Amino acid sequence: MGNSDTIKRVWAREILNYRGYPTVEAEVVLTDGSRGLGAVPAGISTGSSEVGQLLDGDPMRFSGRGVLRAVENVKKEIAPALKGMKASEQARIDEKLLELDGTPNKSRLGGNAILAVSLATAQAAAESREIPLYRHLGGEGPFRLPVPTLDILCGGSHAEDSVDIQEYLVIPLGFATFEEALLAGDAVYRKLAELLKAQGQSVRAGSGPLSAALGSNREGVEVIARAIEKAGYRLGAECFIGLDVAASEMFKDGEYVLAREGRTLNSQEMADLWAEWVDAYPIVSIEDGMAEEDWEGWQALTERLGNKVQLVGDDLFTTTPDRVRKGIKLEAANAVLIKPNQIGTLTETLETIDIAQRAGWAAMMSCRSGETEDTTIADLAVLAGTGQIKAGPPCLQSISKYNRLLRIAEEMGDDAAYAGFQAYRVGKGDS
Ligand code: 2PG
Ligand code: MG
Repeated sequence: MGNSDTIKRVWAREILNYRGYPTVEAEVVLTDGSRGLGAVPAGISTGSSEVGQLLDGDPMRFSGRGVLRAVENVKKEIAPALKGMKASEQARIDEKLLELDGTPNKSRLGGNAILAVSLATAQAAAESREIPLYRHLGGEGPFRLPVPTLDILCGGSHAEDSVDIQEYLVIPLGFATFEEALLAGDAVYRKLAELLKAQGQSVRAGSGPLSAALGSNREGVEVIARAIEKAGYRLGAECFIGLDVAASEMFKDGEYVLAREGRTLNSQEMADLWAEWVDAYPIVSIEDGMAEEDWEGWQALTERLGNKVQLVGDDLFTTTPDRVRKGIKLEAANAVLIKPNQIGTLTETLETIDIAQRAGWAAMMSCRSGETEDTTIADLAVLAGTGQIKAGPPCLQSISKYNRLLRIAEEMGDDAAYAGFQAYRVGKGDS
């Protein structure tokens, strides 16, 4: 490779995410002219152990959410330090970024400044080698196309006047290809909009997860089950159901407040509720079924359901290696949600996936609720063989990820194996 992949210039700018909030985009240019962009998404229901995103706090710009300070950190501190380094040496670049920041949670330079550069470096290095990103970071594979896990109905902090559960997902496992699975997910989403509309809800497919003023949390599962069948798919054979409860958002004084239903449950009763639902519906994945600080609740839930369904920790683990190690040791959860901006560098993101996979856990790549056009997570899902990617329905902010996966599928041709049932190592997904 010689010196062609030497970093010549690192730059950054403030751009907007799909929620209209500012975020950092970094640009890395190499001596051979290759160039990579990296942009950072943002969440609404963030876990408390996520790395710090450096926001300006100036109320006159974007209600304090501007990121000009993080942008300056890239230009003034990160750029001179990275100049002359090799873009293909991702681990060294990421190490350098951590060293420069010098805090345990990346709060000085900002997790947003650091991740943008980490992503842009990888993209530039892949371009320099004239290979796709998943090959640059993933070598010869084997690669597989992930199951698109589509968040089609939302509540909790992602919606107004809706149910308590944050996300109801359709999981199209029983298909031969990624394209067929995506098509099925889209058909179920559109059928769901029709069914909700027929109930008098004012929803319209095409602008993201639907939000409806349902009377109870259970109604969400029931209407999705109906949508799967009405769309012509076999419920529990082709299409399955998943949840992101986002239980940290409901946790008040050691109990879970289901505001929509006017009741409060302790950890044991929460575990009972999910066990009842798993018996009644083809649910294969439950994310954040307990709160991030309720490790005992997580252990009880895992003991109860861990051999039947995937129990995914999002707020619980925040893509952080040490937290996942703790979860493995305590047998709290059996899968981890992966969001690079929760941890701040590509190297640490890949390390978290590796720790999970070595323990026999599943890893689900995930969008955030405020995405950008950046498609790195699509490549990461393919190269790390996570077999699962969580995004919205195929419109607006999820479209760049799905399109990237469709391009990868085409490029792989006959080698494009679809993860399908193999991605789910537990319970009904074992077949
Ligand atoms: C989640 C995500 C993504 P947010 O909880 O899994 O849907 O939401 O990005 O708001 O944390
Ligand atoms: Mg979540």
